[in-house]
Amino acid sequence: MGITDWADKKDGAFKRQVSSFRDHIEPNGQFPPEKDRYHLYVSYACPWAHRTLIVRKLKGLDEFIDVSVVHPQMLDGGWHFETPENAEKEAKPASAHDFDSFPAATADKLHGFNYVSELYKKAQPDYAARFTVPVLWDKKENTIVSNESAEIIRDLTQAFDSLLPEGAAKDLDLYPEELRGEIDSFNEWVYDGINNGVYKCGFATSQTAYSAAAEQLAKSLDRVEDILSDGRDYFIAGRLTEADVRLFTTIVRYDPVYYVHFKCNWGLIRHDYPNINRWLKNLYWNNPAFKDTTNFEHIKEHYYYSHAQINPYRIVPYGPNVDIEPLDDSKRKRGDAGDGANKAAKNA
Ligand SMILES: N[C@@H](CCC(=O)N[C@@H](CS)C(=O)NCC(=O)O)C(=O)O
Repeated sequence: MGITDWADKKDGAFKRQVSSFRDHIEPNGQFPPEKDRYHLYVSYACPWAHRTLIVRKLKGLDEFIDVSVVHPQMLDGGWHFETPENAEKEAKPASAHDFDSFPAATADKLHGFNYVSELYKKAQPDYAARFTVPVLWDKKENTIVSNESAEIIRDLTQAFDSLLPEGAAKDLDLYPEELRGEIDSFNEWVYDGINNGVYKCGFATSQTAYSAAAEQLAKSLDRVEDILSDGRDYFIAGRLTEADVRLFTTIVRYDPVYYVHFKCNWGLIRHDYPNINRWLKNLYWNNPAFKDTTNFEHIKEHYYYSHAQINPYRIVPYGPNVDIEPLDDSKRKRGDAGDGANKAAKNA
């Protein structure tokens, strides 16, 4: 079943599946924090996986948890890795363009598998749901700890602290006890209206379902814009929390992908939401954990190329110019592709 078949046959509304692996890394639990015991499987394209990459970097866990990155084109077999076997199989559809090489994609560093589905089958042979990323894998028990990004980022933000050297990364708590209520209620409407809201727009198969999702999305973005109108850099308590991380991965994809591909075109972040744009640029340009984990090439390729039901010729658009604006946009000349330029612009 293709991802766009997630839409309900009766009302055409997109329904996201509930994740099945819901264990946690916790001291004294089945999965205790240990250096080099866990492995993350991600796609640079996926906003849910992107959350885990950001938190891994923010918490200085690069040396603790290695990462395998899937190829951005998600075709019939689901997410795949770069392997000689797959390279041979990747007979491109007639409409294929020539962006076949994605340097940031890796092999499956643990098993050498061809597909993410093989991981799920290894962990649970009778697994019958979708083969999604991110996947947090335990090398000791040879199984999946979690495939739910919201919970993986909570584990990464706290579970390894006892093993981390003193410093800013160890001290950073993205979900501090005293702010949990506020973070939870922010996350709730932001998830429904925006994080998942863009998918509800994009994968709707009826006008009614699309219109309801688009209206909810527009209202939620207005609400976010309003919160940021006092000039704040972070949503909650003047500090970086998981609320910022979770919204960032959707907003950074908005102008390059969701506006066009998912018909989220009530407004562009850069033109219509100046406060959200300022917040976005600050995180991206001033904190390497955000910029270094954002790969616009994978992002654009994945969405436009993989969802043939929405984009049957798999054309990846030329723009926008630029994927994200520079910090000081007044310095940008018209036609200057800048640092955030997309591959099409660079190759033109
Ligand atoms: N609830 C999951 C959702 C993950 C998810 O839907 N990932 C998408 C990529 S953006 C996926 O892997 N889809 C593959 C499929 O559905 O076949 C999470 O937040 O971790």
